[in-house]
Amino acid sequence: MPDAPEMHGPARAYTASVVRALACILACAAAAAVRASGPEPAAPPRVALAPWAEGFERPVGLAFGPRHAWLVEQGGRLWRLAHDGTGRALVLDLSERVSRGFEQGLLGVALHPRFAENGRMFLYYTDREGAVVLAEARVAGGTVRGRLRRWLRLPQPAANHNGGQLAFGPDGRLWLGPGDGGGAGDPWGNAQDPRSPLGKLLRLDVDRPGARPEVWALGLRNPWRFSFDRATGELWIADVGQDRREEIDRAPAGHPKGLNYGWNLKEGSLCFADPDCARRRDLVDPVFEYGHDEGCSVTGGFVYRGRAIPALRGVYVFSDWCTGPLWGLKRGADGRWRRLVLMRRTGTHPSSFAEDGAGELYLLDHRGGRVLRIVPAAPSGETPGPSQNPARTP
Ligand SMILES: [Ca+2]
Repeated sequence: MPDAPEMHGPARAYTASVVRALACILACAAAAAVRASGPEPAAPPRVALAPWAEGFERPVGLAFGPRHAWLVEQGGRLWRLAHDGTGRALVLDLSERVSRGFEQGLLGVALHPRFAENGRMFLYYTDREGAVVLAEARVAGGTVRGRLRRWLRLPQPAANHNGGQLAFGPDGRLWLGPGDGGGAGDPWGNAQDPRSPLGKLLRLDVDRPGARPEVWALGLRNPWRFSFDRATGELWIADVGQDRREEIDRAPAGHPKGLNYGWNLKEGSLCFADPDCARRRDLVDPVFEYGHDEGCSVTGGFVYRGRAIPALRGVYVFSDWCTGPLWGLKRGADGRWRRLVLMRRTGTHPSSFAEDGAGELYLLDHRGGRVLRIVPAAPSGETPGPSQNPARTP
């Protein structure tokens, strides 16, 4: 989601202590990742959006379990739905517990990899003091039982840049990215401060009672959404930019921790707080970035691994909250990442994407309160109708 409008401002005081102790040799390898540029390839996969569920208020997260899907609204409600989007039931309401700023609220949901056996659900929200909270709920019989268990509470100095994504990695850990603490320009220097959990990608072993989070990467501004490629384990991060660049970052599967994605020394590939940033060879540039002529707040999605759209397999699907396109990134034979325009306009404000058990993808329309499923476009000359909506097929 974009910055709250009032948070844009000239405050760019930079007080970060510069990190020099990182293992540069690891980061430099990733820094060699090729940044996308050049023309878009011809004939991107033809896709459409089909209704899946509607009537929600600011939906921001959707997780698919073996029997149900679980949707969170930013205002604090958790809904259970059938896999076809029908049969919703309210199972939890945290609206009195969450803060209500533009970037605050109940922001993410993830299911434990063994959710079918243990019913462990994780929720990410900002509390009434604005701190980021990671809490665990126990699900049994299709509803939440007992009290939430709090794993983490990370105070935030400002109301914006709270992150919100939760995802289990191929390592079985729960990953989260709590944002740089807000303001504009990271005035507290959190993202480059190794002592702060803010502006980092953290991971936590929730199978070990009392475990504390580990810093996996630093130099992130507001990684509102990130995901792991279910086929390869690669990590994809969509980091919301300041004033000039929205970026997509990537890490190979199993890469050692310590990557520095650059903020606030850089914004995308451009120098920001460090005018001499080019000498910092340890900073990992995005694999793709775009300017504010095309959007204002990147919304990361998933690498498509479903069956319904064969031409889309292996494409990283993402969007922009402000302009609502449907974009993909695909690596060409030359190793460069290129953008595919899957749909120029969707008429939505995408807050998030979701991936079901079969690898099919869904788009959450923040303002429209809808969830749409990404489906193959109808053949030329045909008009998509309900009978062509796979989500409605038994
Ligand atoms: Ca960056």
